[in-house]
Amino acid sequence: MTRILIINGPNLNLLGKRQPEVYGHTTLSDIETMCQEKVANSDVSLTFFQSNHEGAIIDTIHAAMENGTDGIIINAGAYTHTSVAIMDAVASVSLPTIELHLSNIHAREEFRHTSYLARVAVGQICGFGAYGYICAIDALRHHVTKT
Ligand code: CA2
Repeated sequence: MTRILIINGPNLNLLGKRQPEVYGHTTLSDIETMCQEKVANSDVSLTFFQSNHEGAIIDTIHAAMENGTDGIIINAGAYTHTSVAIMDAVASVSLPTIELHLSNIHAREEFRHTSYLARVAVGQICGFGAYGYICAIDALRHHVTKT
């Protein structure tokens, strides 16, 4: 079994509920359902975590080191562009980590082009909306199992 932790950062709890013109109508709960359906009856298990708080995200990354997690998918929201602390947490746990974004951060404002996480991630998936979560699960499973 490949155990994947999917972390969503600040404001992503509002997905589908505010600014649908920017982020669409799909809620975070819809995304979780879609992902759980994708891995049902497979060799992948998923744990979802969302927080608006940097420290809570860091604590969850640290806990992943101890609880049998095989890899992390993280959409750190705006913390992607600001948080050396989350970058350090990912580096410290040595678990393969994929950086994920709904939008193409490189096509947006200049400040979103910087990602601290990119320095410590296996790779980055961005611009595919909710489908990016499915891509990230496939990519991380392949990275971990090489199958
Ligand atoms: O494209 C992404 O997934 C982002 O991580 C989303 C972040 C943004 O700061 C990053 O640059 C790119 C913002 C998430 C905010 O989500 C909202 C959802 C609904 C209403 C308002 C905000």
